[in-house]
Amino acid sequence: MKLYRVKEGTFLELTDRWLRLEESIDSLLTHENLHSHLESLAALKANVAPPVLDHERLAPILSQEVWAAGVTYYRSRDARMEEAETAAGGDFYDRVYTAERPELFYKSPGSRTVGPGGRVRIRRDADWNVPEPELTLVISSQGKIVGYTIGNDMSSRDIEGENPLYLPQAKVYDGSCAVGPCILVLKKPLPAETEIRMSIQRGGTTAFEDAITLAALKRSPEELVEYLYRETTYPRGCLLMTGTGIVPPSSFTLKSGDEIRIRIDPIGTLINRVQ
Ligand code: DO4
Ligand code: MG
Repeated sequence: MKLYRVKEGTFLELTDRWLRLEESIDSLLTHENLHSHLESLAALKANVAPPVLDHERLAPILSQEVWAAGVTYYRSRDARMEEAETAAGGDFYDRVYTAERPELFYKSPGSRTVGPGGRVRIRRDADWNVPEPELTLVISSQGKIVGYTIGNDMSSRDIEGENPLYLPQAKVYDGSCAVGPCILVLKKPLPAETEIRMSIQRGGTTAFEDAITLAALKRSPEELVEYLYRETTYPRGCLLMTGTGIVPPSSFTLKSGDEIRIRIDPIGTLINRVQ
């Protein structure tokens, strides 16, 4: 089942019908077993007409924070080592890839997060920029993974490469975080064969395209969540991007007008244009 946030409220898509929920995402993420909570609501509620998804979809987040994990795929380790080479920062990325403690960083408050169809941005003081397509965990206030969405961790590689201490500026700015289109709520975890696919459309042609599966994710989602919740509480739950396994070649940088499509079946496709 899939949860959508639209202007009129929260909607639940089941295989053959739609329901409108009275509860907000803030309230839903206080349920440790969201799947069974939604099943019991579904047994009681009458069907409604589907919402107008194309124009009215909002990011499936309210007062949650978005956090992100880094260097969780070999491709990310390699790309960071290359970009940080002149600043002698490359070694940090190799060490974090193999360390017991993962890299976790704060990405965005719900209020600054862009939804499906919204505009993502390139920083004005950066000239090497990429999207990062990431499976994003939706976590309850009790620290249980209750759903999945798609995230785009927009990043400025020149700022990050200049000095690893500049990471927050490379990662956190207006329009740097997009999530959506919905929250997929499953009984079982997503399988390792799940594919993350990204394409970047520029002037009617594909400027970049690649795919990877969750089998290449070095750390388990549960391990990342355990570290995130170890010393911090999230009373309305939290979203956690699990890192990128796709990095375009070093010659590539995003341009204004590019359309970024990130597809993870069965969640759907997150589409955003660069402002
Ligand atoms: O360590 C820098 C950021 C890494 C990241 O965002 C990723 O691997 O996805
Ligand atoms: Mg990332």
